Amino acid sequence: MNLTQAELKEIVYNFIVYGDFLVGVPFGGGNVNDTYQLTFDQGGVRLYYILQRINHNVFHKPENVMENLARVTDHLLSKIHAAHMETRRRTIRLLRTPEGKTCTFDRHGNCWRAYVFITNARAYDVLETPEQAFCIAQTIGEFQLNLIDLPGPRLHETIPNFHNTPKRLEALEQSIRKDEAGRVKSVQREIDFVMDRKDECSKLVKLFEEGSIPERITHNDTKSNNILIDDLSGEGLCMIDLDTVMPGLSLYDFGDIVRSGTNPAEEDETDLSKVGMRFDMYEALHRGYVDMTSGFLTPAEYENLPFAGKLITLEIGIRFLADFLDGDVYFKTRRANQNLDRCRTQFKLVESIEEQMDKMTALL
Ligand code: GN1
Ligand code: MG
Repeated sequence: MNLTQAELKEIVYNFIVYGDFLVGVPFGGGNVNDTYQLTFDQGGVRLYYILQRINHNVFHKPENVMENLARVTDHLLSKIHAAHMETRRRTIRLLRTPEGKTCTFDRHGNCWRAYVFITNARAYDVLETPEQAFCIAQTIGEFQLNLIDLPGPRLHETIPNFHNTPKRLEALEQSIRKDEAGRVKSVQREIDFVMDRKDECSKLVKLFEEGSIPERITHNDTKSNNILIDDLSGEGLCMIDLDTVMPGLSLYDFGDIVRSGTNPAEEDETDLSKVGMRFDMYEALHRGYVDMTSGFLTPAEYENLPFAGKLITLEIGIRFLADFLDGDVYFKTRRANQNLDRCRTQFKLVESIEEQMDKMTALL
């Protein structure tokens, strides 16, 4: 859904913004929400904001998403202040309405929020160097570290069981039974691939249930393009896309950066010969993450770092496959078979991780 300039302008002026609206353009490559970059003019100076519609088919309670976001970003900001660090780019910052609200609803009932745009930084779909991987993993670890002492009640689970892999597997089995789009016959190989790995799906959930792995506040969507890197220094700046910040396992975040950060190809690459786990990138991710988290990770969390990379890659592949079978209703698609291509990429990556598991484990 693309909005007109007049519509964007009307929505953004519900927030306290400075300057005059110039233009708004679609921004970023998210698979779920609609995002725009807005340019304002303030006496000849350009100001930039991000305006974003929360997809309420995915997030059924946008108010809960925003409550989590406000608490988390305020807490991060207080840490940044305390450390006398640059405040403009180390966390996303929400705009408020004159009433102090962090979101506004349009006439169709869509929930919108806005952020200060972080300049001179970018998010990478594909990481280019081990140095980037190291910095990005540090940023993820630092995010978890900074949220350990978040005051107040438990955060809302904005999507319940988001990373519950056995539940994701059940959902896939249901999609297979329903065969809503008549596609099951075309993906028997992919289904077999999952079923061969069925037992492993519950490993982390079991460790959590038996108390070996604690619940933490985690980001839960730590693919590489949800972390900003400073253009100049190459350092990790901050995590973006905080909608799924909620109680979770530290390993979910490490697993998802292994999935997205070690693959040299796009998430929906059709040429599978280009897909694989780059070990030098994995090694850098491991070092960067441990650099920030060694003070709090339990032995069971630490030992399962390599496995988490495999599991989360498999899990996201399962989700892409289920959505393909459901007729592409969850993830945005821009072409036919995109979800199937995404699934195949993930499964190729799982195989590559399996082949290199010994080397990954040897880093521990
Ligand atoms: C979605 O919104 P985006 O594109 O950052 C999805 C993640 C998936 C990812 C796969 C709320 O993230 O869980 O891992 O796509 N977010 C949600 O690219 O489902
Ligand atoms: Mg995103």
